[in-house]
Amino acid sequence: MSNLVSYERERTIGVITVDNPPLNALSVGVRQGLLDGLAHGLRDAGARALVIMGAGRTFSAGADIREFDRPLAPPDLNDVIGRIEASPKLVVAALHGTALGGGLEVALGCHYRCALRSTRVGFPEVTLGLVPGAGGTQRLPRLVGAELALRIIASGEPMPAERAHSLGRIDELIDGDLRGGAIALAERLVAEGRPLRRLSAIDDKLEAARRDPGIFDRFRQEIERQARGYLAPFKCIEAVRAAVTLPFAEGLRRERELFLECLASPQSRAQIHAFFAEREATKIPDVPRDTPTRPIGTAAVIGAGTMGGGIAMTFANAGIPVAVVEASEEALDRGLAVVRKNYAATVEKGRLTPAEMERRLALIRGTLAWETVADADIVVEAVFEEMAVKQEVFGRLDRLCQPTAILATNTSTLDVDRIAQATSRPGQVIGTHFFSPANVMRLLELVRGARTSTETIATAAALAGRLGKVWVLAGNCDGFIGNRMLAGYFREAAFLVEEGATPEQVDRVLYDFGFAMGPFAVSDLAGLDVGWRIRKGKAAARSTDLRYSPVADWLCERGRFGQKTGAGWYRYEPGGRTPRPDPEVAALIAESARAQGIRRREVGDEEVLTRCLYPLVNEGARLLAEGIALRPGDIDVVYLHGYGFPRYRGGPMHWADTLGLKRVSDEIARYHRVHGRLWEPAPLLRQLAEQGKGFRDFGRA
Ligand code: 3H9
Repeated sequence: MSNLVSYERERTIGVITVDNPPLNALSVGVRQGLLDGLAHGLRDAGARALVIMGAGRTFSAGADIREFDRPLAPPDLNDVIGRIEASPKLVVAALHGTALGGGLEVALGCHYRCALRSTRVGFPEVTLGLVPGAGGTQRLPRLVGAELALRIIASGEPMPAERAHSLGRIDELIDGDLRGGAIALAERLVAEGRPLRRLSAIDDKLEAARRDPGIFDRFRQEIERQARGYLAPFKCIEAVRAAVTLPFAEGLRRERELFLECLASPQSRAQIHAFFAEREATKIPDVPRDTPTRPIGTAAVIGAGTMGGGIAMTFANAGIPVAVVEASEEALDRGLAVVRKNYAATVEKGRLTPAEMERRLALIRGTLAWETVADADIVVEAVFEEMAVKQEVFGRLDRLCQPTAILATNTSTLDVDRIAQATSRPGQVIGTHFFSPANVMRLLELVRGARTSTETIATAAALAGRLGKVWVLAGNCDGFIGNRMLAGYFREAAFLVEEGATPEQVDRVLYDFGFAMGPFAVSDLAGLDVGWRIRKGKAAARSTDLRYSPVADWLCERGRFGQKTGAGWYRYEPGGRTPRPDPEVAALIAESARAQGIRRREVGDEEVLTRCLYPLVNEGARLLAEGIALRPGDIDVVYLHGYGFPRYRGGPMHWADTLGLKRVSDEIARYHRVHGRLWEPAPLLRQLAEQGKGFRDFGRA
C-alpha cells in the first residue's frame, strides 16, 4: 500500500482511507493507492463490503490541479472509478468536508454514499475552465436527471449535504462519528442484501431528457448572458447531452474528449492561474501565518456615504456590530436609509429573509457621537477624499480610540503614511481600500504604510477573510495597485476618441474582450464628478507638456455627471440605463481634437484594445519593480475581483504572458515613439521580454 492510502478492516468492513494532506487531492499516488486499496479489500476474505473515506479535514478536493500542466499520468482516474464501480463487493463512500470534482466522481463510482451534514459536494471544474473529466457528467444525470445535473455541473456551485441528500445524491446523512456510521451503513446494506447500485448501468432518470431534448438549448439560452465569453459552461452542456444521447462507455469517451479540449484551452490555463493566484496573494513573506492577530469584536465606520454605508453592511453581513459615525443628523439618516433600501432590495430578490435583514440592520448603529469609536477594535474612515480632512479625522480617532484599535482608511488615492502621521500609532494605521459597492465587490486592497506593523496587516487580513473578501496587499503609492494602473486605461480611452474612435466603439471592443462594460459606460455608471474633483485637486501638479484630454472635465462643467444626471459620455432616457450616443459629446470631442491639432482618423479595434490594455501591463510591471505589488498574480487578482477583468483571461499580467512579452513590449515601444513620454516602457517589462521570459518568471531565479 502507498503511504497516501491505507487499508484496514473493522469487523466485516474494509476501510480504505485516503491521506494526502491538506485536501486529499487525487494525485497519481492516490489514484494508485485507491487501486491497491481496492485490490486489498477484494482479496480480504473477511471483508464483506468496503468503505472509502478521507483522512483529515476533507474527503477530497478533486483531481490534483498541480498535475494539469503535464500529461495525465496513469492510472487514469476514470479507470480507478470504473474498477470501484465494478467491484463485486459493495462500496460505500463516506464523505466529510468537501467532495469536489474528481472527489465527487469517486463517490459517484461507489454504490452508496453517506456524509456528515456539514459536507459540501459539487463539481467546481467549470470555475477552472473545465468539465468534470472522470464520469461526473455521465453518472450524475443518471442519479438526478439531466436537467438538474446541467444546473449543478454548469454552475460549479457546491451544495450542502442535506440538499444533496434530499435530491438522492447522498443516501444517508450521519451525525457524529462518520467512520463508525459508514461501517454500520455498509453492514446494514449487506445484511439487507441490497444491490450494488452501479450508476453506469442505470438510465431511467435520463428518460425525461430523451423525451424533451429541447432542455439543452433552453439551458444554453438561459446561461448565455451570464456565461458570455466562457467556453466551459457550454462544454458542460455538451457533456451532459452525451449522457442522454450515447451509451455510457461512449458518453464517457466524449466527456474525456471535452475535458481534454478544455484542459488545453487558454481559458482553463487562465482560470487555474486565477485559482492559485488568489491563494498565493494571501501569503506575505514577512507576515507568516502564525503572526499574532488582535480579535475584532466591534467596528466603527466614519462617514455614512455610499462607501461608508457599504462598508458598514459588509461588517453587519459578517455578524460584526458596527457604529456608523456621521457629522449631521441629515447625512446619517440619508446614509442609513440607503442601507435599509439596499437590504430591502436583496429581500425582494429572495436572497435574504426579512428576519435576517432586521438582524443585520440591528448590528448597524448610527450615531453623531464620536466617542462611540472608543468601543471599536477597528475604525474604517470613509470620509471626503481630501488629505486635510482625513488627517483631522485620524487625529481625532487617535485621541478617542482604545490604544489597541486599528485605524483604517478607505482612501483610494491618498498617501497612507501622511494620514498615519496624524496619529501617535502609525503601526496600527492601514489602508483598507474597498471597492464600490463595498457590500458587493469582493476585492479589498490592504495598503501597507511604511510603518504599518505586521500584526496590523495580519489582523486586517484575518478580518478581510471574515468579511468574505478576496484581499491583496499593496504598497503605499498614488492609486495603489488597481487605480494606479487604471489611470492609463482611461487616459488612452479618452485619447482614442479624440483621434477618431467613438465612445461606442471603445466600449464595444472592451465589452467583446470580456469586460461587463467599457470605460465610458463605466464612467457614466460610477459618476464623472468624483474623478473631476480629484483631477481638480491635482491640476496644479499636472505636467503641462503631457497630452491631456479635457473632454471629461468639459462634460462635468456642463453638469453631465453620467447616468445619475441623465447624461455623461452618453445620454440616457429619463430613468433609463441604456447608453445612447450623443452628438453634443461628439462635438466636444471634435473640438478638443481641433484644439490640440489632432488629425482624426479611423481607429481599428485592435488598436483600441492594445492602447487601453497595454498601459495596465506596463504600469503593472512598474508596480512589481517598485515592490508595490508583490507578485504579478496579485495584480491579476486585483483586476479580476475589483475591475471586472474577464476571469477566462486570467488578469492583465497573465494575459500579457499569453500574448508573449516580446510582442507587448515591442508594441509599447512603438506607441512610445508615436505618442511620447506617457508610453515610456517599464524597464522590467523590457528586460523580461529581452530574456524571453514572462511575468510568470518574475521573482524566480
Ligand atoms: C477535477 O477534479 C477534474 C476531474 O473532474 C477530472 C480529472 C481527470 N489540487 O483553498 P485552500 C491547494 S478538477 C491541488 O486554501 P480551503 C491550494 O492551492 C478539481 N491543490 O483551502 C492550497 O495550497 P497552498 C476540482 C489544491 O479550505 C491548499 O490546497 N476541484 C486543490 O480554503 C489549501 O487550499 C476543485 O476545483 C486541488 N484540487 O478551501 C476544488 N485544492 O496551501 C479546488 C486545493 O499551497 N479547491 N489545493 O496555497 C477548492 O475549491 C478549495 O481548496 C476547497 C478548500 C474549497 C476545497
